[in-house]
Amino acid sequence: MKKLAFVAAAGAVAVAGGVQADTLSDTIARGALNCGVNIGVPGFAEQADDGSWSGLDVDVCRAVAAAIFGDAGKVAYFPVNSSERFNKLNAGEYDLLSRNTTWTFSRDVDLGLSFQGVNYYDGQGFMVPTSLGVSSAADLGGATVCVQTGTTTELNLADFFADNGISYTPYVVTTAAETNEAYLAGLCDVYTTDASGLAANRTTFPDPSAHVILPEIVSKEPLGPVTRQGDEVWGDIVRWTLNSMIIAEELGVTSDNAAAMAADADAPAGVKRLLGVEGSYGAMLGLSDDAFLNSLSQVGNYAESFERNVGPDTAVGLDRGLNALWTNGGILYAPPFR
Ligand SMILES: N[C@@H](CCC(=O)N[C@@H](CS)C(=O)NCC(=O)O)C(=O)O
Repeated sequence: MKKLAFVAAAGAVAVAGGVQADTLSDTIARGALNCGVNIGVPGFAEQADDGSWSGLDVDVCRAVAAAIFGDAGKVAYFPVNSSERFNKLNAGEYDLLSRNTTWTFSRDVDLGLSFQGVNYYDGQGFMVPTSLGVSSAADLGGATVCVQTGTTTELNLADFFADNGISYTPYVVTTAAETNEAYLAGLCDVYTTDASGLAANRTTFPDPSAHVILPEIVSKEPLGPVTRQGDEVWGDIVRWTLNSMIIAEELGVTSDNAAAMAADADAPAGVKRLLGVEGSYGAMLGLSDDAFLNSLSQVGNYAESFERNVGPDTAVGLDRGLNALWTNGGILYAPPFR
């Protein structure tokens, strides 16, 4: 009884207060998706000399733009640091934040954000110069640790050392560039961030082989795209664009074969639904029915994005690990597209 009353009241507030924003209409009127991204983490968000952006996180922006406009290029990028990313999203500077951002309780609940899934399951690690001769995080007592402010990293670092009863001195900086500089200048002994971030930043060092990532992973860092609370339809668009990349991998739909599969009368029913040949799933989101045919043709499925940006054949060199499909021993799992 109590619960029913609460639901009714919440619904009334939403309608009477008109709090539901229409981000899709605003985006269509503007002609571009405003997307907050990292200033620069190799493989996740990088700007080339010609001004173009690429990366695993950038691909989420591109896929959403392709689903909306039929054109993955219709993205305006807003590079932001760790501390400013949520305020700027809530202030409406951009409508999607796709920037190695960990889904946590307080960000989800207290900051008024909505996490729309996970595009990279990560965990926090430590990197040290090989010359230090340290092989375990348990040996880091007394170390000075470079850490970036406004991150989960900073909080986990304090937890890890407190829980293990060892002392440390934080060396706090604002951007990855400053962290790299401080660490390479020897202002700290240890570099800590998401393990993917360690691997990514190490590629920019003069001699990457002189730095070792320690085996301990001390936290859960589910990284994913974020929207503001208050626009469920917009959240659905982002969530199902990411889901469609994962489902396309399950179904073997790629950027190369998506158009041919959409034209194939004998394609499996699940493929037909995903590509807009059967049902009106795009229209249910306020998009065209070929929304995901467009995003998959232009950006590719999750595996393509992973391999192209951060996979074993790239400089970042990450294995699929936890980010393998659930059918391949990982935990990447999207709800059914039906
Ligand atoms: N996933 C963590 C850490 C994210 C984060 O901001 N990491 C740093 C270290 S790799 C970063 O991306 N810095 C890039 C920059 O500020 O230029 C979080 O959401 O708080």
